[in-house]
Amino acid sequence: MNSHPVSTLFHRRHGPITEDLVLQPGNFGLGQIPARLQPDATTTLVCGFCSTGCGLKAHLREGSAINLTPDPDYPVNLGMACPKGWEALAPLDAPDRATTPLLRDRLTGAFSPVSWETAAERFCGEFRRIRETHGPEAAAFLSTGQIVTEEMALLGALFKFGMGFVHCDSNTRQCMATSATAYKESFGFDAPPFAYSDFEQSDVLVFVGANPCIAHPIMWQRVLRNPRKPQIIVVDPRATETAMAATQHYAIRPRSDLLFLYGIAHLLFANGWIDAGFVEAHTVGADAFRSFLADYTPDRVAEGTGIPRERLLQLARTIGTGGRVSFWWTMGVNQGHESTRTAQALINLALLTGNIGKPGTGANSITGQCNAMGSRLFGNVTSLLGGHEFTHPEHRAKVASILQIDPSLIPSQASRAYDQILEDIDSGKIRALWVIATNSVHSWINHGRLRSILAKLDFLVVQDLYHSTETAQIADLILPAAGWGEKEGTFINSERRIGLVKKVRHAPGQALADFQIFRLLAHAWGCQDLFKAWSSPEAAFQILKRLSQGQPCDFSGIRDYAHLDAAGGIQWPLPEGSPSAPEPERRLFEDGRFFFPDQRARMVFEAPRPEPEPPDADYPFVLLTGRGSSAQWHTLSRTSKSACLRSLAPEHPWIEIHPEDAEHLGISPHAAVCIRSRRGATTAAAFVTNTVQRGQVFLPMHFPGVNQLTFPAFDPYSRQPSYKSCAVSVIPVTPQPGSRGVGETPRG
Ligand SMILES: Nc1nc2c(c(=O)[nH]1)N[C@H]1C(S)=C(S)[C@@H](COP(=O)(O)OP(=O)(O)OC[C@H]3O[C@@H](n4cnc5c(=O)[nH]c(N)nc54)[C@H](O)[C@@H]3O)O[C@H]1N2
Ligand SMILES: Nc1nc2c(c(=O)[nH]1)N[C@H]1C(S)=C(S)[C@@H](COP(=O)(O)OP(=O)(O)OC[C@H]3O[C@@H](n4cnc5c(=O)[nH]c(N)nc54)[C@H](O)[C@@H]3O)O[C@H]1N2
Ligand code: SF4
Ligand SMILES: [Mo]
Repeated sequence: MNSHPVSTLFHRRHGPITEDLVLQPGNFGLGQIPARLQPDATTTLVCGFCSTGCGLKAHLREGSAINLTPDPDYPVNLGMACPKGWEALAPLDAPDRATTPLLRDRLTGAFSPVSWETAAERFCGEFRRIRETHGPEAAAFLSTGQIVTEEMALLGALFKFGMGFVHCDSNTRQCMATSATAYKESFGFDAPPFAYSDFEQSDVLVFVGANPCIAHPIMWQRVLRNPRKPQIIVVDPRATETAMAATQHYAIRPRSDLLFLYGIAHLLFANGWIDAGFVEAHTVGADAFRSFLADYTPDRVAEGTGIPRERLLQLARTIGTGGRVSFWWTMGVNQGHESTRTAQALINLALLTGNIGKPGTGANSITGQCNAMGSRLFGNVTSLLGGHEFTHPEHRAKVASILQIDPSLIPSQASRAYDQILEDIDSGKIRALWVIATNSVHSWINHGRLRSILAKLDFLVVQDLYHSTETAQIADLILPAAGWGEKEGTFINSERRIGLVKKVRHAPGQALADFQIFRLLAHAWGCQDLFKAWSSPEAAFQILKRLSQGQPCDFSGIRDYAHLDAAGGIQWPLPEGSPSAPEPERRLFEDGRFFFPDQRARMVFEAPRPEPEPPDADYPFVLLTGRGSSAQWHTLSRTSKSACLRSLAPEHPWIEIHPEDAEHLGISPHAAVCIRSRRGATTAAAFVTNTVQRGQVFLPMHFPGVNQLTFPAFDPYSRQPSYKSCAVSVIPVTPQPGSRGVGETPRG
């Protein structure tokens, strides 16, 4: 083993390394799947796509998974899975997997395979040079909600405490930053309060800016199991699949949610549909909120939202008198220019009506990616490991003592946010960027500009499963990563359930688990002594448990991976000393105590602000974006690798446009159209449908042209991008001989 190129490098520089430091069994085709799996056994693991966190069974032949089925005993999915779960092995077999580190020649633009030794040497050489020349704020990383928590924590600790840099962010900024900020300000900690059983126990479910039929199909199955004949309310400008299945649909004007929700709160007060006892005992700010709401009269709200007065009253009555009410939101709320206050307006409705801490209630943010919740607690980005604060000296001292490192290694400031990191690259302050498990060049807002910004970097590293992603293609160095199913660790799902991911496949070629890549780079940097205790994902899990201790998310009562496996995942909190077989589905705040010193929740509110880019004569349509089908995942880097998933969704981009708008513009069904904003243009096939209202169009986010168009506005508190609305024009494209296909950027 010592003759392996990785081993020789570190043997020479930093003394001998043991096989377990860098080489996991199975990587480089050596060794086998971990001993706890029998060669022809069936084992269980949590799905690696969305935050539902379904349990899957992997069926192994000769120690390697050959197919997957949903786990009937897992408390989340009860034997169900969506197409992505069934097909989760297919992306691992793709021919464009990165199987060796690849270094790009800047002159020719060509990539050549290099050894891990050369890759690590080059990585550390560039980052060290930049640190020495330009200081600790001159390099950053952008990470993800799609690697295991142990890897996220090691990455954040390595970059900040080991390599001594300050700034990093995660793609959860695009997704969950709003929920995290809203919960922290309202509840005192980033704590989604629900369990999935709340879907089944509500009398009224209010979904705002969420389309679970497409984005969280198994959560939707849980809604369908509700025996209480619930009212299902959908607030979404589009008549989505979920809206069509709802009992009440409020097709509000895009970006008018805050006004709408204040209008509902006004009516709750006006009609006495308030749980005064709960408000008095457990909240702060209700009187001020009530005075603030005086101006949000039904007339004003009806005019601003397009929802008639009587329908506003209908909704307020349903919420105020409907029994157990649960409020659910996703990206239609989080991806807006005033998203934090909008999420808090929903939280306020739950607090005012006492709909929290009881079965079938809650102010419930549905998470997106499989481990966005892990990244919120352990990314070490805006909060210090375990939901601590970088700015609190006592938090830094606590974390330093658990990690047995010098407290001065922990920065006393939080990181710059994603958009600010990009600004710093643009202005030349940041010179090197490391991108892990995200495809920014497709997914970031207004990405036409992103390419030119990233071109300014001295050094761009991309660590991904594939060498073919838009972001990998412009990297200087590609680090080949093992994917879900090829490594071990834990994810945290939307209902705070920690679930286990197992290695059921060998990674191809020289691809390594992200965990091993981070250890390898720590060794090459020379800071490996700081991370001695992080010898394996499971050893890291023991560190995470200690970091969580004393926090609302305390899970020190989980023994080890075997405990998680046997229990079917375990929700936080589970402090030390708790029963080892806790109730399988638990919600927070049953005692009405929130995470502030006075244990009261805060009602936070603020007047709505104008939308950033309203439509006008040149760009008369509002562009909505989001998930297109349950078979498509984000930038398609994974789901496009499955023939089955490809067959379940359109191959080319499509745009939903109202029949009257289509007729007015001379657009026939399936015709190619050009969609243009002030920032760029793209083409798509017209899907003429009244799921969208007049003056609005919808593009799925899965095709790269979409973010050529989007307007870079950000919520000021969460700095989450406002992906969901900008102004565009739509015109038919007359086919030219030899013209480009639908979905590509038109010339000129
Ligand atoms: N199949 C599939 N599933 C996924 C994903 C995927 O890529 N594919 N991604 C996962 C991730 S990371 C996430 S974050 C979730 C996202 O899950 P969702 O948020 O449910 O999905 P989106 O389609 O992005 O947005 C939801 C709805 O917001 C609506 N909307 C747009 N503007 C407004 C507005 O102003 N107000 C209101 N009220 N609604 C508005 C859109 O019409 C859309 O129907 O899905 C997860 N699940
Ligand atoms: N217009 C518009 N844009 C949007 C949105 C929208 O609604 N509208 N939604 C936003 C949201 S909510 C999100 S979450 C983002 C998602 O945007 P991205 O995070 O950019 O999307 P993905 O395609 O999931 O990219 C993940 C990458 O990680 C790689 N990967 C997967 N597993 C691993 C692993 O274990 N290790 C490593 N190293 N790599 C791995 C995959 O191959 C893939 O290239 O998009 C955002 N962009
Ligand atoms: S619903 Fe989400 S977690 Fe469940 S199988 Fe589908 S993608 Fe996986
Ligand atoms: Mo997301």
